[in-house]
Amino acid sequence: MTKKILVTGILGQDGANMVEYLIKNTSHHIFGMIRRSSNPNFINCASFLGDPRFKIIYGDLSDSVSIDNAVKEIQPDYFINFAAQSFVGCSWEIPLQTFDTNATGVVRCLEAIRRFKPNCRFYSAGSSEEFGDVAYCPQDISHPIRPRSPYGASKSAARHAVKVYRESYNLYAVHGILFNHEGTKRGEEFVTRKITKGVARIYNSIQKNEPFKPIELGNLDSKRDWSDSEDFVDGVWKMLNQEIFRYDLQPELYREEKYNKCIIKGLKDYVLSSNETHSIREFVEAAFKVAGISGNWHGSGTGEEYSVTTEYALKNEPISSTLVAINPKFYRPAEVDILVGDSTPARKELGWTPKVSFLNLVDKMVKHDILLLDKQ
Ligand code: NDP
Ligand code: GDR
Repeated sequence: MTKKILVTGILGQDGANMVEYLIKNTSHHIFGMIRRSSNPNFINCASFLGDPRFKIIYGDLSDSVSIDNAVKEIQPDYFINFAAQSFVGCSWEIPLQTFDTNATGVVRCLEAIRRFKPNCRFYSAGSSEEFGDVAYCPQDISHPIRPRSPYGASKSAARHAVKVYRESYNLYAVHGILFNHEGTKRGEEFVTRKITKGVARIYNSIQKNEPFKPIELGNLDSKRDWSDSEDFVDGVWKMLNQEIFRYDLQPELYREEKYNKCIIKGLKDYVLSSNETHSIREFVEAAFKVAGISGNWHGSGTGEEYSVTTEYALKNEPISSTLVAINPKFYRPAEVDILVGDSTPARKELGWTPKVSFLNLVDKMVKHDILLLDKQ
């Protein structure tokens, strides 16, 4: 049966990949929410903008009227909320806006569902940043919540809200804990895309034997569990379609009266991750390698640099040689030093299988950004 799906954050990475996935793999109708902007950027939506099963609607997570009306009028079967102030680094500068969008905004969505379409399935975009100052590796769904940023705290608050609404009102609401995921639609301020765009720019300059400026980065030592966003939207869809939940068919079997709470039996939140971890330094090395540029690290602290190797420099006579330099302005007030997930339950119970490895991801992003520069 054809269903209606409301997706927020469709101009961003995951929202766009989710719509692409749903158009390709289902026959459902998709309503993509965007907020009003004087100059919206539809670059991530090119593949589905004209599709007859896709429609744009206006709304904003800070405006409960818009969320209420969307749920009331569309009567969605699924509500996938990817909208967020998603940049951790900026969350110290705009903490209130971060909380309003990422935490209160989720409560606005849950309230709209509770009031106007209580059997709508809701996805809340949780984050490994909720684990923050990690207590053990790898992190699984039981890892304690120990955020290190206003962003991490806001996502932790959203997680509590989803649990409360699920248990109080018997809503099908899941809060997936997703580790870092990237790709060709990734925002340019995130470290992976910043590096791959920088590598493409430097590659271009070296080809033309022109001078280039280094990529300026902050902490090179933090480690992240990176995957491909296109693999993750499949996991999100699987979380929204857990076999065990057949409330629509037999609601009485799946309600459990316990201390006056209604609990949907078996409904679970899952972790999605690659289960590997790599430092920013490793990402830099892998990205330059894809472009055929060899470099080495020297110096330490804020004086550390990644430079083209001597033989290479002599052969190509580049005017510049520093590929990466440190700029302390990219250090954060508090850092999450290491993240590495354990997504075994999602793989076993949902049958989720990610396809893209760390090196495939770097390869895909660098080659895409080199091609993008060629077209300009
Ligand atoms: P992006 O930053 O690429 O996209 C976020 C989208 O949210 C943008 O399109 C933005 O709109 C929209 N948005 C922001 N504020 C509002 C608002 N008040 N009302 C409506 N829309 C708004 O993020 P990603 O696609 O990478 O991430 C998707 C979700 O997953 C986010 O919630 C993020 O926190 C979470 N997440 C992401 C991970 C990752 O590694 N990518 C990992 C774990 C969680 P506009 O384009 O107008 O700015
Ligand atoms: P993160 O992603 O904070 O993990 O959040 P980001 O790519 O911003 O940072 C990753 C790590 O790289 C270090 N770093 C830099 N980061 C940026 N952005 N720019 C730099 O110049 C730089 N130099 C070093 C950071 O300090 C950090 O350790 C992402 C987002 O998508 C969140 O929305 C999501 O919830 C989490 O991943 C899981």
